[in-house]
Amino acid sequence: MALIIEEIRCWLVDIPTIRPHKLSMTTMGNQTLMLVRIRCQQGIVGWGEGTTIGGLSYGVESPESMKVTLERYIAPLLVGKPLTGLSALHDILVSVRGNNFAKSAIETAFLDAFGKWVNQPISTLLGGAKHHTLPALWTLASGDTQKDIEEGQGLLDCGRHRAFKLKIGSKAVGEDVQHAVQIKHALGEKVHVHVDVNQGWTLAQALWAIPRLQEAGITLIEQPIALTETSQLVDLSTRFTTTILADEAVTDATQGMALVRQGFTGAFALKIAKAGGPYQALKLAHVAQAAGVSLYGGTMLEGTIGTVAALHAWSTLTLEWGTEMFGPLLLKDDVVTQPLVYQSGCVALPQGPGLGIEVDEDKLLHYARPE
Ligand code: MUC
Ligand code: MG
Repeated sequence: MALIIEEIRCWLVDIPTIRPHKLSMTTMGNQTLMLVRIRCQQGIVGWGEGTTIGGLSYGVESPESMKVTLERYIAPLLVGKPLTGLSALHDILVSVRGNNFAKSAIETAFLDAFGKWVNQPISTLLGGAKHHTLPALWTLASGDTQKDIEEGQGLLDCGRHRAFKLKIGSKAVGEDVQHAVQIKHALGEKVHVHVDVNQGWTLAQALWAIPRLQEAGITLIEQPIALTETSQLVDLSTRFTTTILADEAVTDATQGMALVRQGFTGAFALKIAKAGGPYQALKLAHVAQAAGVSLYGGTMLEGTIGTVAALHAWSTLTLEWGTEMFGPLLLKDDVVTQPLVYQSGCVALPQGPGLGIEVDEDKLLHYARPE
């Protein structure tokens, strides 16, 4: 029993964001979804998505490079080969070095097709869903403290979100701390607020800022320093009671293992893009679980396809820190027929075989860049 891929096609789809999204390294006004469709001999179609943040500002792959990697290098390896499952797929993909964002898109498309073929949701292929709704926070990143407070308060009032992440790291460290403290104070003691510095601080700045954020009740500090400074990150994780969340510093199971060996005691942000797909991200999760490291379900600001792929993986886990799978809400539109349901601080996992969603190909072509 083997699935045979006949055709692999990719598109670059540009969708504006609902407001500028300001991170330490760039401000996003639009997101590019690199979409991949596989057609299989069995008459089944599978969809996958690769995203990044601000072209090459965030990671080493761009949407354009993902498309070329899939079309020029990965498609010829896969088309026509009998694929019995994830292991067979990975025996082939291992011959392509790096390019995990592109690999995440193709692993997702394969899982979607395989799930449809065996009439099971992706979560079942990955171990089985333990949860059918998952907590999903919202990121406040307008760049303006007052605007962020109003946005957060509005989302609390309408009940869509109950927890928030703040993007900091682009201003002076004192201003960053003041911004976070003011928002935390305004949203209230019971509302979980965490900050993502996206590598914006030096060790000295982190040592100055973290106790102040801890004092204000910020419960998670994400990637405060450069991704390469792993021994400093380990040191920070053992110094404070507030938890240090490794994001850019931990992509896959191998890096997770290395951080654990160095004595890291914080939490890991899982992302399907960083790891090379939902199944690869679960390998990192299992290393963390074995080492007693807590987990957080992260996003690369994917649209619905990538977000749902991650949700299937996260649904098989217990995530101590919840998730940030809000990507589709940041986009003005998407290429699926049904939007995800967000309410009461949670997002619902779609049911049905594969991803459990339907792609609107007319919309895809409407937003797609001309070839
Ligand atoms: C990141 O570094 O975590 C996730 C949420 C968000 O606003 O940006 C991303 C990237
Ligand atoms: Mg982050």
